Amino acid sequence: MSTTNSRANADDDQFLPAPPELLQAVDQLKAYSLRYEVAMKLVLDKLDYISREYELRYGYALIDSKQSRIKSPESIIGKLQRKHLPLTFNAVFSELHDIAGIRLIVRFLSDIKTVEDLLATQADIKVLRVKDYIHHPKTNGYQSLHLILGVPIYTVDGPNIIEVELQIRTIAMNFWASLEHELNYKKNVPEQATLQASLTKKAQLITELDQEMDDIKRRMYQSKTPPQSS
Ligand code: 0O2
Repeated sequence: MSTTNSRANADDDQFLPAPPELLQAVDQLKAYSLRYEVAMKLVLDKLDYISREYELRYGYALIDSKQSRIKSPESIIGKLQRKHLPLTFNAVFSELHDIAGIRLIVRFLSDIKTVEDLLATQADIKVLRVKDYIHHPKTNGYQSLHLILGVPIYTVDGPNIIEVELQIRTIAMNFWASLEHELNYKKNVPEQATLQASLTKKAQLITELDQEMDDIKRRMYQSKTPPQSS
């Protein structure tokens, strides 16, 4: 019986133990990644609770769906490069605010404010920053509410505030944003600039649709859901 010793393979040279700094960096990355995962889970659990309690109390589904992700190393590097930032841990943790990201999809425009208000009542998480692309859409037509949340995590080194980005948008805004994202990430799309211009125009239709649907919702549910803060 012949035995093969994989270590004897010349190709294995690339798997030789990495220098200590590299191993240290990998460990550091894993530890941080864990913190972001835990912080994100905490926010997801809160959103889940808010959604279920709201539905029990008012018979109304506040949250349609949610997606979450930890930004991949490739995407982190890509973003640092796009922003002309150095490829350092410091730059990652101080300049990138969406390493942990949650996208929350609601049905109606006014539900965005309701979720924002309910989150603001949570004593343990803080809204550190708000980017309101709904009242101030981007020039390409992008609409969404972005909140950077500060979430306390109790690590072995003591308490730490970890940032989690929460994007809240309606189903219609999400439909628009996902197509726009696809258009811009795909290479060799014929007439890309024309299609982008067309999408920018369609963003106005999304605004009108959202406003009209919200009006219908208000009339359907006005006696059931709590009055909204302005
Ligand atoms: P991905 O692949 O979704 O993660 P900041 O440094 O905080 O001032 P930042 O993070 O560069 O600004 O930008 P911003 O405006 O807060 O946007 C962060 C995320 O929002 C993006 O993440 C997208 O997910 C989404 N987004 C922002 N603008 C647009 C847009 O014009 N179209 C679409 N479809 N999505 C948008 P990433 O890292 O770019 O991408």
